[in-house]
Amino acid sequence: MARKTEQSRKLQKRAEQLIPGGVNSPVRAFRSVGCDPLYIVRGQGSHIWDADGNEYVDYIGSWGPLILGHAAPTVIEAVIAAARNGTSFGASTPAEADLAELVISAFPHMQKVRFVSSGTEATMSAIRLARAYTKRKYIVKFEGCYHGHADALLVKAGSGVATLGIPGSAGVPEEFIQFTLALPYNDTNALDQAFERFKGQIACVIVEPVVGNMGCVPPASGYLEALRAISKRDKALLIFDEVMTGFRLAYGGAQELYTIQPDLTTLGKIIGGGLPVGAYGGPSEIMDMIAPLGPVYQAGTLSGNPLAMAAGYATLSYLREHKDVYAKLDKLAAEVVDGVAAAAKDAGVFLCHNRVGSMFTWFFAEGPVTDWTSAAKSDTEAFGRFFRAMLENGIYLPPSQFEAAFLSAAHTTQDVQQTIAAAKQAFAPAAA
Ligand code: HOZ
Repeated sequence: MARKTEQSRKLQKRAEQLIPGGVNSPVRAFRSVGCDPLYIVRGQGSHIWDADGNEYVDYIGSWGPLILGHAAPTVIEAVIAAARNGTSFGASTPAEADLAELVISAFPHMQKVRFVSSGTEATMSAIRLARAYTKRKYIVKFEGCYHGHADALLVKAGSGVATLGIPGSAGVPEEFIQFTLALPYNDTNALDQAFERFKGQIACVIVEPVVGNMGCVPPASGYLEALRAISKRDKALLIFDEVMTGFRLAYGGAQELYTIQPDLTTLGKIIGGGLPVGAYGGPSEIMDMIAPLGPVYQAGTLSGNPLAMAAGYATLSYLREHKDVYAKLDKLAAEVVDGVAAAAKDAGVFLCHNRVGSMFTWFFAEGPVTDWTSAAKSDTEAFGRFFRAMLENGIYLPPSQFEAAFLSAAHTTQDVQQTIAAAKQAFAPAAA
């Protein structure tokens, strides 16, 4: 029987009268997958329910934060307890240093961390800091990487920008992006050449060490080492944007997994346990340039919000106490990714996959997908058909070929079996 959609449609119609596109973030609009967006009313563990009462196995997890699944008791209890004491003070609370201590202990290069309210704020502020520290103007980013929606970072960006096929963004004057150099990811020569050409002028290189925003794309062997060496050689800072990968690929993020130390790290998602938090951190020598100690200004009314700190602290404490969770996530993610890939192969469907731990993407492309050029070769129509068929069968995937899917500690073998069975149906010749 076809999935009911009446209530979600009604809610979307109403929202469209009030909110641009009916959504508060473009990736929620399902524009590239040819169906109406869902309205979610409840989540529990690895499952979510929409306004029509349909139940799904969720592989978005709020785009990454929910590594413990929906409504994890430890997180919910911490948030309720914090809320009973008040929701915001615009003044310091003890919870901020508690979370800071946990975050810093996970990243060896970090001596200080500053909390903000989103990943966008984190990357934007880290770049401001890098420019102030180096007294240089240029920044290097990579095609298909997405670091939030700050003006200078929307150049050749991934995520919704790539999904909607927007080359940059209207409203960003040329002058604001004249110092942004966008290079191909996984291409050491391109970076070498940029540093050759702009010697002594590049403030920082910002990278998603494992990209999640053009779909999941891992670094080629030796690539992160090259980024480290080349940036260091010219005294530019290396910023790992671990908003997605921090506490996801390993407790200490991609930098622990690949044993590379950047100069600055940006974080978000998991450190907020599902509430709005971002952060950037590094050595005191750099971080102490931030106001009130130094001349780099950055501020926020809700920065370090006590509810968000409590949710983050509960999540990170759980992960610290249960580090075996990463091996379990890796195993279960391999089962689902390989199982779906095998189903595609059996059905004669072209598909390649990338996975690092619990982050993954099935690309409808011959592959390998190693950068934006190869990701963009994906058959997005075929992805849309797959997405819709999976949704009909109770599986909720990111509604874009160019977004990573996430597994949580709450996912089960049964979820994985259900997902593989759904994929078999989706790949059956009659499925459209
Ligand atoms: N980084 C998230 C997914 N690529 C963003 C989610 C959003 O834009 O709403």
